[in-house]
Amino acid sequence: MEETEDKSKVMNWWVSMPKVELHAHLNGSIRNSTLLELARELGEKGTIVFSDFEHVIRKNDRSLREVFKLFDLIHIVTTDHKTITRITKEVVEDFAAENVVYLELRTTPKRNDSIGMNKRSYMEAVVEGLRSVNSLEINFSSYDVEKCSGTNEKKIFVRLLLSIDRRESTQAAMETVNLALEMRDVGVVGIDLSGNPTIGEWATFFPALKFAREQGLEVTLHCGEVPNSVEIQSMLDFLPGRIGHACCFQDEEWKKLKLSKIPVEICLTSNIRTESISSMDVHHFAELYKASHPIVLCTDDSGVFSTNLSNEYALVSSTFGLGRMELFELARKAVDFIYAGEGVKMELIKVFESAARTLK
Ligand code: 6MZ
Repeated sequence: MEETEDKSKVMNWWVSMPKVELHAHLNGSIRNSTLLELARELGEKGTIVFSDFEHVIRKNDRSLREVFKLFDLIHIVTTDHKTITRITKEVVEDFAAENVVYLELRTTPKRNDSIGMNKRSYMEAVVEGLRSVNSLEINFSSYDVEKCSGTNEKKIFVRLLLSIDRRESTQAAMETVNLALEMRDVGVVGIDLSGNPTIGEWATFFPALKFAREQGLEVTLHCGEVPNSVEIQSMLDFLPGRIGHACCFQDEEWKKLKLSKIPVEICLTSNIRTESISSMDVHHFAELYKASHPIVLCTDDSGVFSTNLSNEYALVSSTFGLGRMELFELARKAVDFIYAGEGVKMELIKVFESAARTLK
């Protein structure tokens, strides 16, 4: 009993610490309860077989290949405007509830002709979800930083990244970049390249990513989730603002990464669950942390992998023997790597300064 109490006390500390989340996929962060509710509804309508769905959702250990099958299932139940609005709102509320003070949420704009959905209307549904958050103070517009300061209410800064799925063509990727450019005033700050890493070629996405950067958008890439030296080298040569994962690097690529100082979005639970890394104690977090390489702890898909950001911090602390203050500093350092502008950075610096005074 005592031990349980201690554990919950420790967890409370990680929850109360302000945190920055830079790698979270909208459809991967959906609440399990919402996913089951939506699947049950579609099951009743006969659109899907609920029991098949439930079995996949409740499964905990999944290979990378199975995870992408699961995403296809999730998309069947979430890809309509009303649902996208709902899950966006819930995901933001869940992150805010554990004191994430800045969230960069990424999602792949989707087309579904049968319900009149195009990439723009999909993204409008996401923005509608941000607008409908009313239980806390939210700032997602690049033009009203000051609106998110000065009260005691719980608050969160949210910015959006538009993901290009590795199944897409150059033309479809370009469409996503153009959409991102048009939606900068509602918090879109950049582009992400994600999706099944065994599919697609770097050369297909490169023109759109280059164009995005030329137009002033930030770019982050899923890099090295599977071994692929040629692609990893090309990605590092591109010098993206950040990369995600970096699991399957060879010596040469580590060297290049460290020289480049490209910040790495670390997703521990995800990497273990998908078997990209064999066990926590050999995770490259330790090596990058020791080398003072810029890193940020992230969840990737909190719903799919049953985790949250507080849990990721707790996990790093217990696995690598790092103390609260060391991890507080790691969280604070993440502010340097956000894609929002200087105004937001200044606000976040104040949040962390104030927390440093009160948290012990
Ligand atoms: C690569 C991933 C991913 O965009 O529909 N996604 N891509 N590696 C991962 N590691 C496990 N986790 C999620 O969110 C779901 C989509 O995000 C990408 C995949 O393309 C997935 O379909 P959205 O909101």
